[in-house]
Amino acid sequence: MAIAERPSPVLARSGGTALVTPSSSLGVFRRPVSSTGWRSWVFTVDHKKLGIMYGVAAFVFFIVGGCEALLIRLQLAAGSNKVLSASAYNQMFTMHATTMVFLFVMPMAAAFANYLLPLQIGARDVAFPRINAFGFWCFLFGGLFLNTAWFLGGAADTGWFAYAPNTSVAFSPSHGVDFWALGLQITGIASLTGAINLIVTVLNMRAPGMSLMKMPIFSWMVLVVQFLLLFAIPVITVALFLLTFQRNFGAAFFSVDKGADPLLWQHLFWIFGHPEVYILVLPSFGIVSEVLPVFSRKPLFGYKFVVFSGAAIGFLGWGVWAHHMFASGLGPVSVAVFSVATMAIALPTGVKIVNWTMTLWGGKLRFTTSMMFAIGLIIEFTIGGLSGVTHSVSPSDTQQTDTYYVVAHFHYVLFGGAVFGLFAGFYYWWPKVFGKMLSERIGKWNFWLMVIGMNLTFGPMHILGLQGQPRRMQIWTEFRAGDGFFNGAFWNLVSTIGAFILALGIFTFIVNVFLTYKKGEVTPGDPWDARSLEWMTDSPPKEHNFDSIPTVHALDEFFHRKYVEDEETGELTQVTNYAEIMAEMEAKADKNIHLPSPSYWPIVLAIALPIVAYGVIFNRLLAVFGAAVLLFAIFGWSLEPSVADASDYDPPADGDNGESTKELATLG
Ligand code: HEM
Ligand SMILES: [Cu+2]
Repeated sequence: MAIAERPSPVLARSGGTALVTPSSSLGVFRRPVSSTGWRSWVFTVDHKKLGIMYGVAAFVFFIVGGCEALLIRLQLAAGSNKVLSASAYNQMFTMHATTMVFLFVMPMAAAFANYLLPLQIGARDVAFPRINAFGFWCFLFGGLFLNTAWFLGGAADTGWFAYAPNTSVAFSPSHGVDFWALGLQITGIASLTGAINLIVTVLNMRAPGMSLMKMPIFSWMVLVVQFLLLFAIPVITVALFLLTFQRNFGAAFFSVDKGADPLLWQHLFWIFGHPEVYILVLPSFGIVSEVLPVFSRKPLFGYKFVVFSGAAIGFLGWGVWAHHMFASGLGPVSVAVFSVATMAIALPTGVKIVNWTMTLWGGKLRFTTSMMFAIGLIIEFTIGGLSGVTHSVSPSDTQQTDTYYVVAHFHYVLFGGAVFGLFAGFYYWWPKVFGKMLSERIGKWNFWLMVIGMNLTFGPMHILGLQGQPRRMQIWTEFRAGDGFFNGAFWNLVSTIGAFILALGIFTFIVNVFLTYKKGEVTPGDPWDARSLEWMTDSPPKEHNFDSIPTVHALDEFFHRKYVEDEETGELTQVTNYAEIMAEMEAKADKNIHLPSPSYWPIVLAIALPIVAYGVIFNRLLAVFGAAVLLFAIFGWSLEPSVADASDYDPPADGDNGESTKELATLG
């Protein structure tokens, strides 16, 4: 296997949006090193730092959403507990879901994507680094804004899908729904700009030789998700605008008495909402598709099938939204069509499960914590998938709708699928990001507590649901009391105990992180003997990721650089002079590396958004002020030179590798 001679004109391919600065004439710009301390985080545009910031913030929201879940379970532990009032309970499950979906799983996936995608495709950053920073701040400020509702009159209480007419002022008089609509609008900007950014990055900035079919599977799944976001976010944006106008400016989009269609909101919400569930789970599918091969010591079985089934899920996901509306009186033809379309999605999903299983088959399995979470995902997600298929049968769904059976289903897919995948990713990439190994011993505790906890929490909900316990109800004693069929006392208690075991599992993870930080084992660049390019960098990677951008010849490029495969027997031999080859590459390192400069405009622009939003709710003058800040920041941003000042120019030291200096400008 030949090793790249030297990087070819790397970003000559990056065409399009003027990402290329012909720096041989400009000289070379380096990021000013003066920005240290807190400034190095707050003004950063580095995709790795932003990835970490996304991760930390999302994890904090995970804890918030988790505490809300525990309060819900405490309330439900016995039939007529008084932990939460009816009104507080409504707010609790609404904010629990909103937090978990929009402030934990989505941004955590963004954390992985931000950090890893450029590394996996052999780039030095994303296409628009400043927009990347802006996206992060929108997510953070949007999330904080949403949560301030608790202290300003109460949070939204309409359930996470906020059906009309419950969202009208008459039925939800606090400002909760306004916070909800405006807050999600702000976090939506993060998703949308992030999607555009990552799509451009993937399409333009892959290392030379990396055709799309040689791209690591995680990056592929991220790409599919960005397209879903690109088309789904605008739909919810429109819906949220209509809702904001309905509540604040006297519009009547959802007022049936004024002639509105009662199902308008439901259609808008679910045209966004169903793709959203794939937005939540596909990044985790990408993660386990990386983890399983590495710890099975085999290539991913049927890479192409996994790519295309991912794309197929993404595509079909647009045609099934009304399966959330089977009970709304759509009529038999629509119901039949959406029922069949929904069943069809089980096919590409099944393809993935088969491919993962076949990857394990005959492999040399290493049961690391990461691997166990990945295998856990296959099992738990399949359980959730199967109950999902029972919902697709519309007569059956009519019974299940609004019962705990549905709550059981979506927690198996969201917790057993999305969250398990994220944990597999934590254990797998932790050494890459922080240069230290998480403890495997604590990791096993973490895993088993979470598996046992999640099955105890959500398993019984199937039974409770089929026995008819309604979701979103804070008491269940009066419910079918004495008919002898409903054994709510037992299963609800089991579920609550399970939730605390689950919480203990998550706490174990936090302990693991803390101990690792204190004294964890320092790792080499490639502790797992992995396959993709990010493992070719240091752990943690240098600020510029790669000393020289590798030329890619194969899927699993890094693995093929380490091992030569015997064409007949398929036996692997380690490349003996590997260290030499790496040293040689280092010697050829690009001398003039051009990185984007930090900027404070992204955070200034983002902070303007919650100001406008508070203004819309409380005081129109404040909104005007926020808009002025917004405008000011937009101008500041546009006028910011891409290179801070002339002293940052560094004339090319030697002309000979001028071509490899073509790197990112700060047009983002
Ligand atoms: C930490 C463990 C978790 C526990 C113990 C838990 C528990 C619950 C319970 C008991 C409900 C039903 C409330 C009701 O209908 O009365 C619920 C609702 C919900 N949960 Fe979770 N949950 C957890 C994690 C998650 C995660 C990770 C997600 C998403 C990624 C999630 C998404 C939702 C959604 C969408 C709802 C529906 C809320 C609604 O009806 O509007 N949950 N959760
Ligand atoms: Cu759906």
